[in-house]
Amino acid sequence: MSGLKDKLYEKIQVQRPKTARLVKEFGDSVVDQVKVSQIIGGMRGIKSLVTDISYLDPMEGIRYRGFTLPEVLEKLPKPKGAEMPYVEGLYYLLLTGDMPTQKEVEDLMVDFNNRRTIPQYVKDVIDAFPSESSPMAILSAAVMSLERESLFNIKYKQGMSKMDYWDATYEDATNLLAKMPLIGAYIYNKLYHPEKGHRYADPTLDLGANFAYMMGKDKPYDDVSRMYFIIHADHESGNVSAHTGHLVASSLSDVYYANSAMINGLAGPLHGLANQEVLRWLQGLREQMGGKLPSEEEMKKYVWDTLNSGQVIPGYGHAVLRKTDPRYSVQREFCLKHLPEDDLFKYVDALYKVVPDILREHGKAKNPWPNVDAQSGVVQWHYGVTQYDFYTVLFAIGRSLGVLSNIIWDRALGYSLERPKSLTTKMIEDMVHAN
Ligand code: CMX
Repeated sequence: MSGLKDKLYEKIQVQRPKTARLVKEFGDSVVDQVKVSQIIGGMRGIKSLVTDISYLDPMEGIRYRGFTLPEVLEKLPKPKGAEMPYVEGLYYLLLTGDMPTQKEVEDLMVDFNNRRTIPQYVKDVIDAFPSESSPMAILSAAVMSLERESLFNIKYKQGMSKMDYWDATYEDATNLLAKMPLIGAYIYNKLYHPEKGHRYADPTLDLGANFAYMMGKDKPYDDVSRMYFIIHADHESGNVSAHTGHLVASSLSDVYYANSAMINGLAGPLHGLANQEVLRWLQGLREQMGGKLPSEEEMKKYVWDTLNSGQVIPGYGHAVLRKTDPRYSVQREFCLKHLPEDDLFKYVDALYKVVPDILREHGKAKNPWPNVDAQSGVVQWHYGVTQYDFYTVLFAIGRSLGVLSNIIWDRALGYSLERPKSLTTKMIEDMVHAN
């Protein structure tokens, strides 16, 4: 077993009896009550999922295994000369709850690199898509095409014990994670730079640096990639992408089915697609302004025009958060350090000054503050990834880290097939005496 897998197994053995005890001794204890508004309103806030990998506090933002994002970025080991940590190290932290040492991460990097190839048939699937296709549709199909490689499926058919599900899932998940950046870079080069051709992975590079290399981007895009994948990795389990991955996996579908489904959920404009919507929307403003930075009044008018035409302001609001998203703040800090004079950054900054007050005055959004997507496109644009259709693919590569880590733990703890109960409208009316 690899070092990470050994450590994970130790943690699983400690956790299993805790979960079993909760069900056995406290199975009938009440944790939450459900309101009609929650049933009709997208199950908002109902406490009905369990994960130890991350927790989202409405006021504080996300913590991975108890660490805030600034703590994660400070404490995880970094490649020599890098500003941002190894992405591989985050996988270690998410799976075990322990901050890895430099040596542990370097070992894991070798393990990842050994798994870093994509079969020709995956490239053929990607190449078969017309060039106008959505990169998210291509990504989902490419992941799906890899399903034949699932060790979980092979072992399940051979009669694997439930106690070993986590092991085969770990192998599948780690294989897929190592391949996701390669698939992303292959899609990017096929759609936007067919003249340049494709690069093979460089076995000396960590996940973030190799992604930058395969995208054909120079430093500091390696750090941008590391930061991007790390901050998008997990946001507890109720968001659409994480929940979809968990739901699909709960039927014992393997991680290829589950991660492909997760990608499909992320592709919606209210979720991951918002990062490219922000860029599309800002470009509209830039065109209107003939390239010049709008005055505060012009900015306010553009925001109000968008709201009055019945659209949402992309990159603002959140289903859980009630303050500025720390994922926004991490990227803002990066921009202030590396691209303070960037035109688009100035637009985003100017928006930050006007949108929260306008959303409050508008009176609908419960959270007027920016989320991760308000800032992320700007960083990509600055470093030459101007094809904003592609941004959600980057989000998906990052999100896979959290979703797949959760699925390994789902298997280890034997979480059940998900099956909530539905009611008819008439039943609800009768229950609340609405007649
Ligand atoms: N602009 C305008 N209206 C907004 C708004 C925004 N940014 N955010 C919320 N609202 C509106 C909602 O559309 C809703 O209106 P209706 O009552 O007419 O349906 C009302 O305010 C209440 O919504 P809420 O409870 O505050 O927010 P929800 O939990 O329903 O939705 C979210 C959350 C993110 C979908 C919403 O804030 C939104 O549409 N934001 C813009 C899209 C976006 O940035 N999404 C990315 C989120 C982060 C991510 O997952 O990537």
